[in-house]
Amino acid sequence: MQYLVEQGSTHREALERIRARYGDAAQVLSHRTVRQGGFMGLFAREGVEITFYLRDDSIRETERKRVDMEDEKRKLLEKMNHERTLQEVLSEVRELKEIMAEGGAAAQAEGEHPTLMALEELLETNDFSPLYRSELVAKARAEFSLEDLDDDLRVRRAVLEWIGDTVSVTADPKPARPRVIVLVGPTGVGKTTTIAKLAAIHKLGLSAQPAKEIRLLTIDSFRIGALQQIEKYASIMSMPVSVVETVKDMKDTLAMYRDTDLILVDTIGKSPRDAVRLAEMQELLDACGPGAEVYLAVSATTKTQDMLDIFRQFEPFRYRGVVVTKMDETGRVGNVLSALAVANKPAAWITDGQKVPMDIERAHPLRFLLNLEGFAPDRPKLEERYGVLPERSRS
Ligand SMILES: Nc1nc2c(ncn2[C@@H]2O[C@H](COP(=O)(O)OP(=O)(O)O)[C@@H](O)[C@H]2O)c(=O)[nH]1
Ligand SMILES: [Mg+2]
Repeated sequence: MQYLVEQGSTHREALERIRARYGDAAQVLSHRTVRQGGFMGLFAREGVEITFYLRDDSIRETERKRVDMEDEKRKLLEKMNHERTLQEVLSEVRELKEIMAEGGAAAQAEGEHPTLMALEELLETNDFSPLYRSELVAKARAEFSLEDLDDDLRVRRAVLEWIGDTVSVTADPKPARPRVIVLVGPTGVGKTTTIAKLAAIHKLGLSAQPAKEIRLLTIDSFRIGALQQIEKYASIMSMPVSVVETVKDMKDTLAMYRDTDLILVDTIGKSPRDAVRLAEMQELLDACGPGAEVYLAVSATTKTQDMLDIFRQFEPFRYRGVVVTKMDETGRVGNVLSALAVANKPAAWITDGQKVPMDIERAHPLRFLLNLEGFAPDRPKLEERYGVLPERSRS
């Protein structure tokens, strides 16, 4: 069942709006007083919000989408009433546009230049989201002359650079001792494996900031087998691992190991929808202090919309970048690039296999671009623009 909300300056006004739109299908559940209207928190006034549901579950899809949109818009406005950065607001506007573009992107067929049609198709093959596709095709339509468009290869290569320009990667973090790295993210995306890889590359001196003394912390003692998994890695690398269950544990452990170079924190990967667990975890991670670097791990095989949901669900952790895992499981990374661009998130690391520590590298625009299909990349030119891929040891 779907719950909906409607606002009005009075109870009657809100109710009339609901009736006008849904008639008798709407079943009112509750109401509450809210602050509404105003711009950026100014000039707000009191109003009423009614929560209701529709008895008839067969509302047409288009209607549902429209309602979702209204709901998203309302949430966006509500959020704007709090203190927000322009960047955050802009990325939410893009996410909103992404929802609107869903399903409507292929409409532009009539009279379109064949190169642009082929471009749209190529982007779709690579799993780019509808919004990303339509914006990119619109840019190509605006920037290329008819003559340019006749050179299909040139167009594809230029577009590949535009795509590369939307990829951002995390900047080097401020040096800290101990450096605390925390991984959060949904279950099964590869957090524990990534922690082990990070531990190993730091220990082996293969990272930009090598670390001699490393400790592993885990707050994933809930899942059967989770502890054994990290303990196994820890013993192979002869690194100590501690289990942290309470805020006090976390504070005590960090205080005890303040002379360590690097502390890697593995976390429980409860479903992002499990709000209580996430709130508990947030308390624990807050105890790591403001200097802790939190990264969100997501699998490259996740659909753009789902990825955007995950980005939003984990927003309270204030992660500074995204670890894209399981790149080896997909040849199409448009979904990842769309989500990162729409939500304006930098990528931090990419993992592409189960081997510890080989299958990890710092995120780099080239790695994504070279993974795309059908763009015929001009590698030297791309390297000129984005730098060469750093070497990495592979077995
Ligand atoms: N193909 C592939 N599998 C991975 C990668 N990273 C992790 N895995 C596998 O994904 C599964 C879940 O990994 P795990 O680290 O336990 O995930 P967690 O629940 O997020 O801690 C394991 O079977 C890992 O070997 C990757 O980059 N590529
Ligand atoms: Mg795990």
